[in-house]
Amino acid sequence: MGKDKTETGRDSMKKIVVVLPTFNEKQNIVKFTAEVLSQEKQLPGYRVEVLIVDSHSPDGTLEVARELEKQNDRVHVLAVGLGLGTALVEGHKYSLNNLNPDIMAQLDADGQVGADVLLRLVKGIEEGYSLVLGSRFVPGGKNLLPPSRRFYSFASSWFVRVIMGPFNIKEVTNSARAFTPELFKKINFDRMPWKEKTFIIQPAFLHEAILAGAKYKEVPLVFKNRAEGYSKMKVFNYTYDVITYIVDARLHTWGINFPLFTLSRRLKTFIKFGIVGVIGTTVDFVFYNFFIDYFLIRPATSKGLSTEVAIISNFFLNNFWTFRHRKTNTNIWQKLGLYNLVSLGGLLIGVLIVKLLHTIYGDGAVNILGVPVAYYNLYFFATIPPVMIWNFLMNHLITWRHQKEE
Ligand SMILES: Nc1nc2c(ncn2[C@@H]2O[C@H](COP(=O)(O)OP(=O)(O)OP(=O)(O)O)[C@@H](O)[C@H]2O)c(=O)[nH]1
Ligand SMILES: [Mg+2]
Repeated sequence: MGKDKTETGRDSMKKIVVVLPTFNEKQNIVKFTAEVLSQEKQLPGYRVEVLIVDSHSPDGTLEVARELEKQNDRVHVLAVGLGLGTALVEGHKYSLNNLNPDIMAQLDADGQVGADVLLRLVKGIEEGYSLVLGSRFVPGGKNLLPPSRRFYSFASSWFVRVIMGPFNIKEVTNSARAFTPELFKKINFDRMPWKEKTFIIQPAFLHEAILAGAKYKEVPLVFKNRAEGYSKMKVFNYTYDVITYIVDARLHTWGINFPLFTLSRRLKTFIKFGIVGVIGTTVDFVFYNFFIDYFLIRPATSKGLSTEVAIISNFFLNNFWTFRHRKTNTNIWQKLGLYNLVSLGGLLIGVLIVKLLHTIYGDGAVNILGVPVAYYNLYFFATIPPVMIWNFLMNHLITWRHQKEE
């Protein structure tokens, strides 16, 4: 199985298929592919092939790759959707089904890692390991990124090791890896968030590979600064994904199957909405006091006016931040209209609560930790939770309702 007949007629030749994910790597792909293929000279008994997996890069990497494919039967090309995880997982699945690999490997295609790491990855597999990881953090390994990026990789790797484990793996975020087809076939991809657009695939693949029984080892790797092109790392989204994923993974290893990762992605919108809510509440509160103190307007009427000021400022924050990615069928003015209608409900709920409390308890003040607090301020705070829930649900379901493209 997995043997390849060569020109010499020997069928003992083993095949290594190296997946190279590319997104806008037109300037790097030709040189790097050649570098990977040239490793074959130092790998007696092996045939090296490359599978370039491109996400329809706007710079035309795919066309360049197809040209290489035509010229060289060791080069294969696959086009997939966006995301590093999609490229790697679909690439390896394709390799397994069509290219008959004995060793499955992957490397960044931008040349940041010298292709000679392949020699050490293969050696690890020959020694009997089923997963070999290129690592900047073992003796002989180096991280030559600028200090801020070095700190980021150091911190994230440390964090992942402590919370998700295992602690004895030092490199959790680098792509340079090799594994056996037997291991790959055992990995459970259902729980793995490989369709995410960040680089979460790296720690996630590691986690599932270990659960699938991987026998692993790290080998040194030198990581240079990028020569050409630009970084596709999305620092904030990646950090959010790493934090939520590793806690999820830890619970999972303890046997607790709580979908924290998936849930936290849904909650992201709600969290942003909550932050806008806090800003809006501050605006509302400041104006509420302003109307009462300076214009001597009664609490219920002041609440109505201050809420309208907050509605307008919140609309813009939600439109351009919280729900920025939602595709709606309405234009901004229609959304502003809908938002006002939804908020009118919130305003009514707020006014009624203040009116009710004012009717029952009247005017006055209480001492809270030695500070006199007017009743009307307490009435104000009582309106926050019910109004927030109402507003989020209505805006999520109506104003910024996501319309799926046909
Ligand atoms: N097919 C595909 N490849 C991707 C995608 N995002 C990143 N890549 C590739 O994955 C590899 C790693 O991405 P990089 O942007 O180099 O990430 P990085 O090495 O952490 O960042 P730099 O140090 O700035 O290079 C590169 O070969 C990218 O071209 C994607 O959405 N689709
Ligand atoms: Mg890179």
